[in-house]
Amino acid sequence: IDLSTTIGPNQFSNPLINAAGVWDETALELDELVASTAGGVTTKSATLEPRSGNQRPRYADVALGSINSMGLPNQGLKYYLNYVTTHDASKPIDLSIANPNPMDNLTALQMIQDSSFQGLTELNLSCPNVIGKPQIGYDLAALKQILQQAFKLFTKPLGIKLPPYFDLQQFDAVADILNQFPLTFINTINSVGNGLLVDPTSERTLIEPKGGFGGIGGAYVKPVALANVHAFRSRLKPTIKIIGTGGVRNGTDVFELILCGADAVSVGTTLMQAGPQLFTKLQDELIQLMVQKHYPSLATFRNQLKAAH
Ligand code: RRO
Repeated sequence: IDLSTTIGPNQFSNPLINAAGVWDETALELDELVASTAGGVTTKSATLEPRSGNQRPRYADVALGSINSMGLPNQGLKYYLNYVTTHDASKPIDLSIANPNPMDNLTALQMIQDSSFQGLTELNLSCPNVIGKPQIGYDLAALKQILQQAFKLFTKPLGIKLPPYFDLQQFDAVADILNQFPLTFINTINSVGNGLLVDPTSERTLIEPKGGFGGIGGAYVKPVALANVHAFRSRLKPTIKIIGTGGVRNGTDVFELILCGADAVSVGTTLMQAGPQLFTKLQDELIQLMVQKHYPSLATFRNQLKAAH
């Protein structure tokens, strides 16, 4: 069974990656991902300067998923650039950046452009948790403007992390914009922004920041992830690859995202809960399903979703 997949110039031995923000803030955690059976590793979305993030509690797990309002805690771009340019490249690295001030994203891209980094860069346009800042992915004029500016200075493989969309006209409008640019990939979806989880016993929100509002991940969001992957796969030019993210708990979930058109699959909430040994379990389950179905490679079922009848 061949689980390999390709995103731009990067060859992955298998399609599984950590979702940005999970198990990836420190070199210690990143080393554990590199040592795991993940096909690739993403770094925590970096800002120009280190940030400590929002007040705790800022993450909570429930049976069907998670809520977070981390607020972009990270060690700063220099830390991650140093990590990705000095550690041995046994698997592809996806360097994520997210700057609440859009101009800082251009500075960050210029730093990556000028470095020796040869992996993928993921520009996060969908963080829902920076107090007072909107998600750029929901402002189509701002989305187009940042891509225009980014591609004036950046020539390395670039992808963007998108928020979930919920309207077919929105998919059309966003895809129209993305198709105008030499994007290497999109990653869809980020958490479903500004959900609310409550504890009926204490009558309190589960997290402290923003009055309890936070990004929802896990099983709650799987249908949204499948829809966004499939909607974009049918609208984007074939040179733009798709990392599918959202609601993966087992190998069947990985299979479904690839069936809907994903080239690779990233895992957030379940990785947070189970740790990096999760990747071996997901691969074993995916292989078992592919053997049952007589699919020798991901390409034999990717984007082959059929309609009900
Ligand atoms: O750090 C966060 O609060 C965060 C980010 Br940057 C993001 O993109 N998505 C998310 O759910 N949390």
